[in-house]
Amino acid sequence: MTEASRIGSAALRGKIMSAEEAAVLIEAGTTIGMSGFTGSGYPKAVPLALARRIEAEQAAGNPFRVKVWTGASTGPELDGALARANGIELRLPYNSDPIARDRINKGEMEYLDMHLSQVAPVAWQGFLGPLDTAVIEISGIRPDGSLVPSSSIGNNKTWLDRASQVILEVNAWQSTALEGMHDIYYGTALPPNRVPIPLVKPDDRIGEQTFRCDPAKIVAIVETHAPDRNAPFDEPDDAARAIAGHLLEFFRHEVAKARLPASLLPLQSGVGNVANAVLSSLAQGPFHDMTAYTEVIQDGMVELLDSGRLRVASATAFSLSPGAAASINARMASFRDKMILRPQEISNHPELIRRLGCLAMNGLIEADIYGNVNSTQLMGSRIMNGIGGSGDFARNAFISIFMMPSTKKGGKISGIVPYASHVDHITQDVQVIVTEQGLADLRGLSPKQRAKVIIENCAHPTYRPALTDYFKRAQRGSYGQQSPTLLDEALSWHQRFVETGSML
Ligand code: 0RQ
Repeated sequence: MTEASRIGSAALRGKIMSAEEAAVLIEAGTTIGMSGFTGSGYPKAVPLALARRIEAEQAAGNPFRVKVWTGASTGPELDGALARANGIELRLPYNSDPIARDRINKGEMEYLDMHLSQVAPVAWQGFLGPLDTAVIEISGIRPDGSLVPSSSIGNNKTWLDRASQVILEVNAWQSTALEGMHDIYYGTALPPNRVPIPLVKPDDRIGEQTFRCDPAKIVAIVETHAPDRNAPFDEPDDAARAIAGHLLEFFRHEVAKARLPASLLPLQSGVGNVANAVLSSLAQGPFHDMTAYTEVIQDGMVELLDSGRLRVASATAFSLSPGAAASINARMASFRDKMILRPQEISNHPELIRRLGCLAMNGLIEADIYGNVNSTQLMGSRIMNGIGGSGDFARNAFISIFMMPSTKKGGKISGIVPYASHVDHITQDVQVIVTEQGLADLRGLSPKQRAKVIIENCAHPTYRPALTDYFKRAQRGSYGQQSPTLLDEALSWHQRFVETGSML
């Protein structure tokens, strides 16, 4: 594929049209499978045109909303524009757009927050209903009609296979050197026909470089030249640096005890500033020849590759700050044998995560003293983003690590609470919790033993005495003694925050 011939198939060139013309092909009330995963590889023109059409229809008194399925979060031109137009009836499986978040939290939009690995299989099972249209960004079309993916894979393979009609956006901003970086596995099936997935190392290639797509289903091709959009990362603050320090010390200790190999095990790292800071610090740490089997390649992962410490990164998408995206785009060819992008049902597959023994490192909103983790809902009811891939990795990892600052909102919220106001990751799926205060290694500990270590090692000194006091009283007044809990007090910290703006 060269710059001059992004669309290598003459037959398909006949389907080029404007975004407005393509958006007219989408009917009210239908379901659209869009590409896009954490601000990369999402369609940037058709959703905007669709949002304009929805606004015009609604202004004319015609109700117009659609159901939107994606890989994960997308960008303002997709979730932001459609949510602003109040055009989304139901959204799955992950959102981080502030306008959509607001609509969800006001009850104006239904949101299905799903494990990312499960979206494609569930779509195949059929109970979500038919998929009417796929709108997929690609970086080019080969002469044989096969589609060269863009900067994320997500669920695109499944959307292309399942949709009745396909609209493609060919984005000339994406590097032509992306070609060859993808690995699209076509061996998945529904039970009883499932077979083992033949991937045993993070750098194994088990599929094809391009998507297959029946040309008869392609109803429109829109040419674009628009950058992926991700927020820049903050410089790591003191808390992020301290968390990274504790984690590196823990890894060193595990290697010294021969419980981890010297090159560690395949890394999975979540999104956010803390995760990024941990990756940056690994670039300065003692470990060499590392690999990553993860969901997204963020700035810190690129820094690790550049440092030579990380040999290969397998993921489903890039999630780069604007500066890093421009830099990677300019030297994409040099990463061809160091990065692999796969469908998210493979990047996040429980079978593969368990086989490879990933070290899962994810952020969280709060953990309770027994190690139940809330990743998604503030004060038990207000969605932040979604579970994303954290559940896929946490349950199946070799070591499941969660990390956060011990307080939020200027100290008014404690990250360690008596009782989690919502639980995404049960205590059995949480083996290590790290805050800037320290690290709690919970492996092999009973609930009461966990509580002691979490309070002592992870809670902020401001909240530690109140947690210790609660735990002591719970051991006297609880209905049972497996995980002592004072039911009438367990959520009182959250209630206090809702009423006064502070847990203190
Ligand atoms: O909001 O910036 O407005 O103050 O939540 O929190 O501390 O900056 O941390 O960016 O790592 O995000 C869990 C949300 C953490 C993320 C979560 C507020 C806090 C701030 C962000 P402000 P931080 P991070 C694979 C892994 C689920 C998906 C996942 C996440 C904002 O890690 O979405 O793991 N995880 N995917 O102030 C009120 C609390 C709070 C709170 C944090 N207890 N109460 N506000 N905040 N805790 C990748 C993918 O799946 C794509």
